[in-house]
Amino acid sequence: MTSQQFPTGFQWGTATAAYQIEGAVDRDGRKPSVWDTFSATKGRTFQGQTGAIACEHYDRYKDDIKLMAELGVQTYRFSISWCRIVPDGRGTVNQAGLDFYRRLVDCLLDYGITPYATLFHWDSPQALETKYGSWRSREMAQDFAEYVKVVVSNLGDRITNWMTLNEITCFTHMGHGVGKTPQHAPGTKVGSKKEVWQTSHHALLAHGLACQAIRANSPKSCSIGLVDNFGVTVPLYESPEHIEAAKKAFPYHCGNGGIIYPALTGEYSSALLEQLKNDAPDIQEGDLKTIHQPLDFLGLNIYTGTYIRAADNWQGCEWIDFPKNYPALNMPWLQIVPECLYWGIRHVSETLNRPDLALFITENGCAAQDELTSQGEVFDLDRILYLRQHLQSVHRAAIEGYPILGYFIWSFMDNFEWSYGYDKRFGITYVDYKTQQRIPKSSYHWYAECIRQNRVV
Ligand code: GBH
Repeated sequence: MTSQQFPTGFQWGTATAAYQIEGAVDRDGRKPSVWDTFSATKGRTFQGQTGAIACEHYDRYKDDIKLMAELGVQTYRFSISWCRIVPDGRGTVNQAGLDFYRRLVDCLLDYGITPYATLFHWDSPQALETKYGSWRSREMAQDFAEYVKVVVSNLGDRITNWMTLNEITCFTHMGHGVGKTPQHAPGTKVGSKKEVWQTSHHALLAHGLACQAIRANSPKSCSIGLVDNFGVTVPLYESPEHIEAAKKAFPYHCGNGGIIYPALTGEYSSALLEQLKNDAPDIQEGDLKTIHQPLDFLGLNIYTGTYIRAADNWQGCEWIDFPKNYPALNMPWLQIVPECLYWGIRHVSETLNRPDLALFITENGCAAQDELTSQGEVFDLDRILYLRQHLQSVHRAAIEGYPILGYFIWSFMDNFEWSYGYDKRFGITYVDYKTQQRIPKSSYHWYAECIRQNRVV
């Protein structure tokens, strides 16, 4: 191994999510998810776009997986849609839904690609929103665990890497607004911040109960992780005092202190609780124990970071705003902070004091204004610039000995980018939505070469 190479066995992968690529929303017994309803509601998404057709992956999965195999990835992270498996959220199991994912996984295994299945990537059954307000109710956690039991007992013979919930704050805090309509489904207004925190608390309970359901029902030994998009506090530069300040700032961020702290330590961070005061969720006896399950790994979705410097205030740290014209990619929040991956990994190991915990970068990537040339190519040099710098940051963490086992590019192909519709392209494969043709971009070819050489090229 030269120093530029990743450790032997480093897993190169790519990622997607069901509602963003599958389409076929009314096929084979699937019923609506909150995202079907939300995106069909006027004014919620870019030009009223929905995931009804998306990339037609439901019918094209074989060709898509073939293209993944040509890319050379060893792992593929995809999500399973609750509303295909238990279309009403609770009760009757839809065999056709299970069959689809069985076919998909068999195809991956035929190509030697290891499946990493996310059990929830935001598309919860609409029936449960109607019935009891989905994540606003504790019942949601129980129903989720029942669905997980069905999936794991049916597919656990071929899937042994499970991820419970993707980015809890995105479907709870960003799906429920105080006063204003939120950006994500279900898009429900609630009365107080406390009610918002209650939704993420219920999602944490769902995570805990799901971990128990997986362990109890998996026919094989398996590994389980939570996937989170926490806020990465990056030292302004690496002097001892700014590094210390970045560590101090870490537990204040809501996605850190309010999601990964309870999941990994069994406590909301005290820094966050002090800040929340009466907005903190009600926690029933035993909840924290349920939430704090042994995990085999943590999945980190990291796209950017926040610079922090040391300060003489009570927190000992200060958040720095990006200056105007700071380099960013094609999303309002996509400022380029390549060290975010290194610091994300290091904070979990050191600041959270979990040096033992295996980590994956479960999402990293960017949107760019890709253009198809008349020769039918996409030269996404900006995406390569972004990915190259970010992968170097992962490499640094790996050679410094942090337990980073693999990396999944978001995303394998352009897809339905939630409220931004098809306006934002995150893929390393271009999707021509008129023809559904897949066209590997320059970044796809670049990534294939990184995988081949096991280093950043
Ligand atoms: C991921 O979330 C999702 O898992 C994936 O489905 C999605 O396609 C991908 O990223 C690309 O967006 O607007 O300033 O309040 C991304 C995590 C969380 C990042 C919310 C931006 C909002 C910042 N996102 N965050 S802001």
